[in-house]
Amino acid sequence: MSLEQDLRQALTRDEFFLEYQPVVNFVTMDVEGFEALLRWRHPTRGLISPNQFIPIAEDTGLIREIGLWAMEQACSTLATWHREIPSSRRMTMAVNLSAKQLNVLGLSKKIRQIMDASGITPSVLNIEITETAIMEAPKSALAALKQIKALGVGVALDDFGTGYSSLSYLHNFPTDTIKIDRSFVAAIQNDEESLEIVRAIVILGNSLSLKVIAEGIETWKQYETLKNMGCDQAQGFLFSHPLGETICRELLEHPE
Ligand code: G
Ligand code: G
Ligand code: MN
Ligand code: NA
Repeated sequence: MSLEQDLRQALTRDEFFLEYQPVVNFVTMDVEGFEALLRWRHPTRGLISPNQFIPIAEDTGLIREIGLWAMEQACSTLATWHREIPSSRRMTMAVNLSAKQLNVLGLSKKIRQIMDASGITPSVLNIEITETAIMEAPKSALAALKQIKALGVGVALDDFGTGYSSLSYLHNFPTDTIKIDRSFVAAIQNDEESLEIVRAIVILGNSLSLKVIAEGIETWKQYETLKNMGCDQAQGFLFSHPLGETICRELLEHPE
């Protein structure tokens, strides 16, 4: 069987699950939210990375259904935490959207239904979209993002700095957050130019009143450097790997 055929059956066979990576406040290091990351447990091949199966899901159009499943799952999990763990009530959930989802008519209506069904308020949901995704279809992406924004949902530019025309997207697209790509974060220690690019991105984000998240933070050195630049939130293995739902719960119930 090809991976593509297997992917077609993965939803009905309940082979997907989500992991949640904590997003922390740069100053206090308190957990302020999570990013939902899709995982596929293949019956014979074991865990398959989204880097492998998302492109197939996009090419086949399966991403639409899979993406909605992920959003439903992420929203209902967050709603459960909000209900049952009082200290989690202001925490947010970020869900990745691919370009192929953005050009589906009625996407914002669907997102609205998912939020209503789970019972979360729009302000705790963020969607993440890459510049590359916007580039594929700028017009339909802009229309879709405006509708999503109008729901009260946050919009983050993911992998910021790696695509083209980042600056014009910031200007023209309804974004409230930029996520500095982890390749920049990895480079700042050894490469003066990357350091200055990141500094410029943070200054730009701050002056446009955008929230700035640095992703892929693995060392205290990176953390200190980015904190001093004025980044708002941090994500990376230094704080936590993506975690299963049960472990997240324990973390929220017993923050040490
Ligand atoms: O979790 P990991 O680092 O393996 O993710 C690899 C890539 O897969 C990341 O770029 C991430 O944005 C993407 N990804 C993870 N979950 C989803 C999802 O639910 N939808 C989409 N479109 N991309 C995802
Ligand atoms: O492109 P996106 O930002 O959605 O990618 C998220 C992916 O990044 C997840 O697959 C997650 O496992 C991975 N990731 C998160 N933190 C780190 C980190 O500190 N280092 C590395 N190498 N990968 C990370
Ligand atoms: Mn992301
Ligand atoms: Na990213």
